[in-house]
Amino acid sequence: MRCIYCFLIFFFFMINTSLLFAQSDTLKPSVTVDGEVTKPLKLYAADIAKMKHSTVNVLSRDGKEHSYSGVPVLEILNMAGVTMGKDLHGENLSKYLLVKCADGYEVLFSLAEIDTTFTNRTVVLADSTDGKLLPSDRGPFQLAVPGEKKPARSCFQVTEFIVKFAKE
Ligand SMILES: Nc1nc2c(c(=O)[nH]1)N[C@H]1C(S)=C(S)[C@@H](COP(=O)(O)O)O[C@H]1N2
Ligand SMILES: [Mo]
Repeated sequence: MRCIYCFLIFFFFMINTSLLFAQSDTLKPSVTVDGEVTKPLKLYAADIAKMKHSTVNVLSRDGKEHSYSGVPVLEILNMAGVTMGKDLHGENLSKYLLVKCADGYEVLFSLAEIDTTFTNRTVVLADSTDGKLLPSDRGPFQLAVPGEKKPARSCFQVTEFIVKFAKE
């Protein structure tokens, strides 16, 4: 009889811990990559931290320059199998990248704006600025778009990359 109680306690303990883990995983901030991709992705801060970083400078609204370190968006799109580089021609040039943020803010790029065979600018998904991790109201991922006169597309708390064909 005692054994049955032990088993039940163990059983409920297991259910509880697995539910807790499932919950903490969905609560962890991530960036998903979806749409016209061959390999949809979900990247967490730990995944981004492991990837090769680049640093770019972006002007803030008050005109001061700040450095941002992160993973080039091109690398992320390549991982997801988006038609970049030699595949970015013909109808693929009418695809766009929509970047969505936690507060509902959205910004848009043509794929050519992200591709270094077209542009010298490197758009980065940053996880740190001026040598420090992004503050919680900006992070864990902020887009850093260099070479722009205002930081309106350098959107913070990025949650989604969506690649689609522009349609009339
Ligand atoms: N998620 C999110 N990012 C955003 C915005 C926003 O409303 N939501 N505003 C943008 C605009 S319009 C500007 S000008 C800059 C302001 O950045 P700053 O406070 O670093 O100057 O953030 C950009 N990033
Ligand atoms: Mo702005």
